[in-house]
Amino acid sequence: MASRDASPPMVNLPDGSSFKIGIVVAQWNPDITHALLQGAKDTLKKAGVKDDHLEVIEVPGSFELPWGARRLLTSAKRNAVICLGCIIQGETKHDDYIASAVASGIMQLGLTSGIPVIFGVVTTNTPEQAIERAGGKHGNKGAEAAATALQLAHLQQGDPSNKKTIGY
Ligand code: DLZ
Repeated sequence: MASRDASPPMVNLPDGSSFKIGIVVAQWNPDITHALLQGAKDTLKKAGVKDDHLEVIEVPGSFELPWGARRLLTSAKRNAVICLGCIIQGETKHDDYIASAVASGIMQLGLTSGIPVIFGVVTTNTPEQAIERAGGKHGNKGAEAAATALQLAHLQQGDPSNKKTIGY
């Protein structure tokens, strides 16, 4: 089957200068997750998010991302929380269990809190596929997660004005 470009379109990033954002990042596969973190930070900065409006915490693995996100949601008023992790397929089904638990934990947290909680978790069959999604030929999924957080935070505020345009 021919490959197709599934990356999101150019988006208008809202002005993030008033947004308070939390990021929780997993320490498993740290080369990947720290590249995702850098991509997310760069995008938030481009949108005007202030350094002192951003809190970053680390958790051991992706399975702990929902716990970390909940901590960020309960410790301060925030406009969005971004979860960054990397789950790479192993010899067993462990990765499947982790990935589905994390996805449903993050979804549940967003729905129950009403605050956007973003799934910025790369799930791949190989380390190479993860590298391609952490600043390689498939972009940086941390940057995309940050753009999603900004869009949802903006929707939450209901203010359609003052947009800056960038791509990722
Ligand atoms: C145990 C485990 C495994 C096998 N693989 C990954 C992975 O690919 N990515 C990741 O973020 N975390 C992994 N972990 C760790 C779990 O997420 C979790 O930290 C432990 O099971 C402890 O709860």
